[in-house]
Amino acid sequence: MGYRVVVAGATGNVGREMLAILAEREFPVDELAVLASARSQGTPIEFGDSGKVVKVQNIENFDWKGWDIALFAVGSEATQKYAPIAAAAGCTVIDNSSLFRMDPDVPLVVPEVNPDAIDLYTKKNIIANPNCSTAQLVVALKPLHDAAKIKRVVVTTYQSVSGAGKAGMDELFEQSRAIFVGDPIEPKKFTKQIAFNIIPHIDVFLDDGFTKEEWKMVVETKKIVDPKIKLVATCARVPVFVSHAEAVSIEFENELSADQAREILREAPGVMVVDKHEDGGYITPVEAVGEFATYVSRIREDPTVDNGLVIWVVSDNLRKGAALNAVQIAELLGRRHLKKG
Ligand code: 11C
Repeated sequence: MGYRVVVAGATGNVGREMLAILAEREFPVDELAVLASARSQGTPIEFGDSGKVVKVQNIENFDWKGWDIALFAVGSEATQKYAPIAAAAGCTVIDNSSLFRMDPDVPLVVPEVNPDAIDLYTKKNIIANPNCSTAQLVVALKPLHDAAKIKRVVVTTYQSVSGAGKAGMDELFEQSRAIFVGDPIEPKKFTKQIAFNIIPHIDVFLDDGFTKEEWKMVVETKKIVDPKIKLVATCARVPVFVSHAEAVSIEFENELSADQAREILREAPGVMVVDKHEDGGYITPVEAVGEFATYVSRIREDPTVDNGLVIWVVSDNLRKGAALNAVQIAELLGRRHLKKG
């Protein structure tokens, strides 16, 4: 016996990946409902390779009673409106928005990192999925933290345009085409030209000069791994369609050599080490697309601090950064609490 599963936001980048990953990982789905706004009602959506097609239902009129799990990938506004209704009707919400992440009564879960945190979900029947740039970072940090206790992290991100949704992907494509044919460039979704450029700005600016994306990396890492970790981030948008990359400098309490870190990371759940000291002996964003792993490359000692390492972390932001983590949470919830399937 499996689950009655809802995917809310099924027509977006992340919603489509959620459906693909539920099928790829053979999540025990007895019945599936796919929801979106009224505009998409009736749109047929394929589920897996079986040729099975489900029609999009309007989220506004959906009756949540009797459904076990809802994977939410709708904007914060729709989440605010519908997630509490779903949760109150007994359907556990796994939410990809930032709305509930810092709520002390909502667990923020990366199953390889803090699986025990999930038990708190009974408070609100909601579980939060972290921001994509945080998810891949903490998968790499946690095993190193367990080994040598992290004091401070300095991270610079290189984030793909798919983090900004389909509109971000369309804008990179359209601007690249415009540049080749000599048409004018018109930034819409992004604040400046993204094609052949880098924009050091993701999400809104806060009073202290950091962006909200940078702030999220700080507070989410603390909530998921350890509140004592100090972290400073610079988040940049790069002209890559899918997968985020991160250059991460880590300072530890205790000594940890690059060789030791490489061995620890090789054994760590969710991590794939690709670290040959030769041309091409590292992972780039295009190679991580469609993969489940968080890749770690360029592991080396930082000669400018005591007990410091520098690493390069790459993962598919739509998968580990969003849809895969959400499905892994559903799997964990099933194993620990729902016990069906
Ligand atoms: C981006 N990280 O790349 C963002 C997208 O808080 O879930 C995801 C935002 C979030 O633009």
